Amino acid sequence: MAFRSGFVSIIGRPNAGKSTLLNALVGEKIAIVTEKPQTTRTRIQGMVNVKAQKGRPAGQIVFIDTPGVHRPDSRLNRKMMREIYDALDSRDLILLIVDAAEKFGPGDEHVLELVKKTGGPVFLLLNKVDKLQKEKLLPLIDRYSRLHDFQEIIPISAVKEQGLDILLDKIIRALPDGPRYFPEDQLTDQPERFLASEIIREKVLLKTGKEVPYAIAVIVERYEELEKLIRIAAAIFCEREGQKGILIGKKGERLKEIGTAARQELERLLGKKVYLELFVKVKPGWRQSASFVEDLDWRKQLEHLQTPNLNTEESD
Ligand SMILES: Nc1nc2c(ncn2[C@@H]2O[C@H](COP(=O)(O)OP(=O)(O)OP(=O)(O)O)[C@@H](O)[C@H]2O)c(=O)[nH]1
Ligand SMILES: [Mg+2]
Repeated sequence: MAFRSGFVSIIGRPNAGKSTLLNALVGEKIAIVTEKPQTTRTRIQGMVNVKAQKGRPAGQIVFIDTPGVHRPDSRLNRKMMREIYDALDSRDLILLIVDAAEKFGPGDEHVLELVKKTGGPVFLLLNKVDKLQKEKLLPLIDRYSRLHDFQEIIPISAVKEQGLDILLDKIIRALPDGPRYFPEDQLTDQPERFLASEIIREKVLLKTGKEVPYAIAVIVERYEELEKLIRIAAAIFCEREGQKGILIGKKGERLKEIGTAARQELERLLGKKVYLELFVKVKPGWRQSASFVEDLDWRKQLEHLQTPNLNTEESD
């Protein structure tokens, strides 16, 4: 039997559960998840290898997790929307994911329009069905089926990992014959040093209130893999002195908590002891700085690393 493969973009509003779904499918935490909207800023790929089964060929699915669709009001937000457009462009299939427990609103309408414009096949995923009363599911499917000619409508719970086998089965059947794009043991295209910066950002989001999240960026300035230890030095950027105070906390308590939580998770993910140093830096208005926002993109950072001249101190 032939081998199936393709690129599958996960698209939806902030907080719909895109990154949770990616992690559940890949079976490892490669994307950060928080209850705050706009957690994901850069698209990443996660690979899933599927075995042949009763009349269904084996295959490799390359999922693309994207930022939530929103109205952009800064350079950072515009860059996030570009990440979504890229993912809409280069794909074989789109998974449009909605929070089934929330009302379909103007935000969802906007996402649907974007997805329709591609003209390609779309699966609608009704996520978070664990929060939905059972009798509400069928009427909901009925209502959604009138909005667009979705190739499939699949109820899932990304958190409870429900409906995911059916989802994988239907995706493989919908993909074309193709090659294995990535080695079987590769889970993501995102290099470890950038996963590290994301894990740190996640801990900042989880341990701070509303005033800080959007103003935060993390850049790993040093990543040294030694035989028994990985040494990581990272800068947490914020926009104001007041935010710096919040991040550091009384006697440095909060920064210490962030560091400990990030280190423990990184040790688990990387399978090695981690020595982590964190610094907090203030960079006023960085979200409006085109060059800084570009530098946050790990694909760009990789280019810089190949010509080693990444200087985050520089202002534009
Ligand atoms: N109850 C329930 N909660 C879920 C489910 N999937 C995701 N969540 C929660 O929804 C919140 C947002 O999840 P994310 O995976 O970060 O959502 P996202 O779509 O990636 O969000 P952005 O990156 O901000 O666009 C988190 O608190 C998740 O735990 C689900 O199936 N059921
Ligand atoms: Mg996300």
